[in-house]
Amino acid sequence: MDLEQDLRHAARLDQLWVAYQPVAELSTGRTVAVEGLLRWQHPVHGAVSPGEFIPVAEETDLINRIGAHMLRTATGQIGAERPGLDVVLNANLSPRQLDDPGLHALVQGTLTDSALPAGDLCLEVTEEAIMRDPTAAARVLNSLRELGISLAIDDFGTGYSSLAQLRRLPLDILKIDRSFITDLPESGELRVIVSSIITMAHAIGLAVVAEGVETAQQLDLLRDIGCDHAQGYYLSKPVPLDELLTSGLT
Ligand code: G
Ligand code: G
Ligand code: MN
Ligand code: NA
Repeated sequence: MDLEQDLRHAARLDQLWVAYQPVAELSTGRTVAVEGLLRWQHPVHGAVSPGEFIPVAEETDLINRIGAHMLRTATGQIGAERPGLDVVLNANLSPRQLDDPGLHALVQGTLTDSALPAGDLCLEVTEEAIMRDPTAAARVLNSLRELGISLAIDDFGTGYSSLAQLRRLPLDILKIDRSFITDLPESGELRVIVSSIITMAHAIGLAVVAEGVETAQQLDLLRDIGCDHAQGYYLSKPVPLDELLTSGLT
């Protein structure tokens, strides 16, 4: 199949939708945020994973169109559920979106057009996106931050940024990549690494989200070592909006 060609029309054809995965505050168990994750229902091939189509879109300018569609949809949907659903919306930005000169206007526009307060939008960027050109990334992140939104570093630990570099950026949240969480309770080494990341993140003023939490043991340990938030299948997989709303979020 020609993924790129089909993807080019997918947004207009209503094949792209957003799944939401809750992020819980460890001290209270409350859902304080949801991460919007793009889904593609292809008419012939069924569900195509973003792991497959995001890289294709990222190779061309398509990612900017799809990213814009995602952001408008998610801010619209989560904004419309206020005040009943009082959560922060997290959305992923790809490296190429960070380079898009239209990004600031897009984010500003979606905030104007939706009922989501700026303070309840958090954009996630990867180390890779930042490290390609740290000076340019800092400029973009600072301009986004001026809109009143918050910013997260995603998949932390998989790239080559250091906390010394992150300290200079206007970040609010650090998300520890799930590869550090998977073997957590068993590995003493990982316990020390994750614990150190949390301590250092706190030292530079970042709150910490552990990704890929799949067991109660991981959750308990993360709470014990001072992690702020957790996300993962143990709490909930990414779900459609209606399921999120009927799940009785606490
Ligand atoms: O949801 P899932 O685990 O299948 O996502 C696979 C990858 O696709 C993850 O790295 C995730 O960050 C990425 N992804 C999902 N939705 C979006 C999106 O809206 N924008 C970008 N840039 N990446 C996304
Ligand atoms: O790159 P990013 O962190 O944005 O990707 C998030 C992806 O991780 C989502 O697509 C989601 O499907 C996936 N994910 C979320 N929770 C878990 C989990 O507990 N285990 C695994 N294996 N994947 C998860
Ligand atoms: Mn993410
Ligand atoms: Na991540």
